[in-house]
Amino acid sequence: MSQEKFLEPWQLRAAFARSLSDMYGKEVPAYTTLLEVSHEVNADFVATHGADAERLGSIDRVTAERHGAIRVGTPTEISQVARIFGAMGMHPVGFYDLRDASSSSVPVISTAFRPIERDELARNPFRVFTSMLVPGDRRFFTRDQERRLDEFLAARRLFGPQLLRLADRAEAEGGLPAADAAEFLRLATEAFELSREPVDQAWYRELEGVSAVAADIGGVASTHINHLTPRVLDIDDLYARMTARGITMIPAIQGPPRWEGPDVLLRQTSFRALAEPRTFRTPDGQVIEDSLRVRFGEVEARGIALTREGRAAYDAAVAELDERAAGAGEAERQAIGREIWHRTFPVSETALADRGLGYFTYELLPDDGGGRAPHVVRAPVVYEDFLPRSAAGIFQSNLTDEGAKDAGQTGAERDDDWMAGALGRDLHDPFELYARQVERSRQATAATLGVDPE
Ligand code: OOG
Ligand code: NI
Repeated sequence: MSQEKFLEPWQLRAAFARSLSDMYGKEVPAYTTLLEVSHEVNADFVATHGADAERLGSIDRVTAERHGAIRVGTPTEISQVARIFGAMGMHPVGFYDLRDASSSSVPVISTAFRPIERDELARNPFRVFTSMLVPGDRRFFTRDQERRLDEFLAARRLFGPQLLRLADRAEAEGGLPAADAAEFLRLATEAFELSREPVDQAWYRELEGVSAVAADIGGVASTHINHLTPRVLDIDDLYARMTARGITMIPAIQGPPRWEGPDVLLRQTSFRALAEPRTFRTPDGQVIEDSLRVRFGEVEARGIALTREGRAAYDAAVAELDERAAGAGEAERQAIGREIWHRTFPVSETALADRGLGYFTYELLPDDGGGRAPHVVRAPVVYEDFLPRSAAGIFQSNLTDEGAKDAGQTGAERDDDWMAGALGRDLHDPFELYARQVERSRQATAATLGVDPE
């Protein structure tokens, strides 16, 4: 019997991330520039910071690390997405309601598909932020628009039967033989390419009047990757280098300000969506060339995961910053941000751990041969998730206009249970995943030492 190579879920995930990245680089050349600059920033950071640079992930992991974003229309579509990502060991984590995440809002709810085990994350942390339209939300859509959206979405097919069959098989059998894996990866990548099919102009423009995101989801018969985001070790450096290359970035870095203390959660920025040629079918039946700006380049820096207490402090700090910096320029906003941060978070990582604001694991380091006895070190846990407010900011900064939301109308009830039902799977709570990782490290260290590391 021939020994055909068998690809496990993490190998499918790593290969998919690469294949999507190659495809997106061809479709959006500016993404390739972003990757180049990210590599420069990371290489320089490692050169100046040495081993410290790798405390929140090995340089191999960070170099390959990406997140993508996709947008779908219905529970059926998101449940199919869950099967495709399930084949790659990516599970739904977290519930994000972007409909009122900040002053800017978009008619979607979201989750992120990602690996949930520590060794799986270390092998390849690829994650995809996945948003689903809420046509039933009356603040955005009329009853008539909801009906037409439902009809349009029900008639389209984003993922073919062969792709879904292979996905189910991979999930059931813990991977795929090489030939099937290649077919699965080809079909999965193709499903997220930008379609050349003409777009119904009148329908697209009508939805755009509500929200550009609604048009991007419900105005076209296919889906596509919206952005792919590399991770950098110094986002301020990246921002400066991109600007020096003449690339216009959005005015701000979303998330925590730059400051002297430990980096927490997630900082993100992007360059504005680029005009891409698209064909439209006009109401009188003509096919014309025009362009759309929906896809952009984003980059992120990841910090330490915060506990519920830490996160509550973060949310309060952001709310205070918004209130006090309303109408202020970017420099002033940064200054106010740093002042609030100094009051909210300790400048030392040790204090962050001692005050129970961040997640830290315990590692037993062996005798280093240099006379140092085995000892326990506390290591920060990297934040693997997203921030709803930053996400809304990223969405909004790339929309051509604000869209229309009628705050007088009632929304549609959507929560994590509803999302789990749509997915047909468990929806993991990010805090529980981090806490479990900490607990396991504590138990492993305690078992070796015979005492609790704390
Ligand atoms: C998703 C926007 C959110 C992030 O990194 O927070 C996001 C989208 O534009 O579809 O990707
Ligand atoms: Ni993103």
